[in-house]
Amino acid sequence: MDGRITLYGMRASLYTGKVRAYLRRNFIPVVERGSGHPDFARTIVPQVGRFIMPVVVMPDGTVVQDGTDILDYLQDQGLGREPLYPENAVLKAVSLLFELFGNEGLLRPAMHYRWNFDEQNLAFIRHAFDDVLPAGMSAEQRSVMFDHASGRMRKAGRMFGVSDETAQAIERSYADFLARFDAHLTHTPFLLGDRPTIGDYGLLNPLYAHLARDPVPGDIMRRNAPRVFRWTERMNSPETNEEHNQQTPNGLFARDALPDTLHVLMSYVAEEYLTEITAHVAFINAWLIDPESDLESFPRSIGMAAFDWRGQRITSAVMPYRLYLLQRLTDHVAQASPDDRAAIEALFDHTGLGPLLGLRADRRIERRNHQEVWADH
Ligand SMILES: N[C@@H](CCC(=O)N[C@@H](CS)C(=O)NCC(=O)O)C(=O)O
Repeated sequence: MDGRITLYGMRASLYTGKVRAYLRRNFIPVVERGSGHPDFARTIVPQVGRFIMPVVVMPDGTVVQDGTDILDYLQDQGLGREPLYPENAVLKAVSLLFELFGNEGLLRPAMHYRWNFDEQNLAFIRHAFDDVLPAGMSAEQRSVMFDHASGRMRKAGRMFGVSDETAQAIERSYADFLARFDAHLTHTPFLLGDRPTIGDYGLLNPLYAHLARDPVPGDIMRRNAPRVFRWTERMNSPETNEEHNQQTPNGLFARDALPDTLHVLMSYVAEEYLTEITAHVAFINAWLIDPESDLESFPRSIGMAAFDWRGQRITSAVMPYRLYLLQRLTDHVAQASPDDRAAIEALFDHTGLGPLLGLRADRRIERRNHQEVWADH
């Protein structure tokens, strides 16, 4: 592959967006292939053990799956020109918070706005799904394959809590998020200053392929949150933009000079996501001691947990992967110096997120051989 990295993904894929953006911003040459490419089924899926994207293949043949692991791997190879993690421990905690929330906490609006507006969205989505279809299929075969693939995604949406009963609340809650993030971006081109960190990449997952590109949500974002839309462009641009009407801090924010708008955005995570992730960790702890549970197989989801969300009781799929991202935050806080830890806890308490830092599953999750596995005791 002529010394370049290959990225297997899809234009419409949520989790491919983060990797593509990182490659672009860091000037890393890449060939992107749709996962309908014959090599994906032939050589990648058997190595990774399941059909999942994004996957990168390095020029030396190394295969890495998972958005977060890929970004870490590329940085560890010395390929990142922009450090992924803030040096300051408080900012790093905020960045890891938004990695978790961005990756996992905006799936309801992403799926609702993609799959519940067929009249406006479907032609666009159908075109993008070509990436996962094998070449040379007839129009009829393509249509059958699309119905199958989109049926699975509609089901995934329901597993994240998208339903007729939740549709209105999803729209209200997403409008609230957009307003808060847009307001924050009046102070800064990226979440924490003049360059993106891991928190930006987490947020880009739902906010790009689904919420910026699909017709209905893309229109909403451009109309109601132009700064957020512009941020999705910046996240995908290798060039440095000197936007002269944009307030641009030099470097990342100082830890004692975080703008109020960032506190307001963090409070959103507390209001929106705390009950859900708390219910998931409780579910995992009950599941771990249930003799019926199979700890040796690794499905994406191990069951459905119920929690209160915007005045309703809803359920969503419990995915051990979320614990992996939560651990990255709680491990960071545990390893911080006493002074840094106190500052992180004060900030999280102030924004309603204190309880998040105390969430622990009774067994850790690790990633081995491209999947999440329960760690040995
Ligand atoms: N934790 C993984 C999640 C990847 C993931 O869920 N990818 C979706 C596409 S955006 C997928 O491959 N789905 C395949 C399927 O379910 O058929 C990551 O961040 O890379």
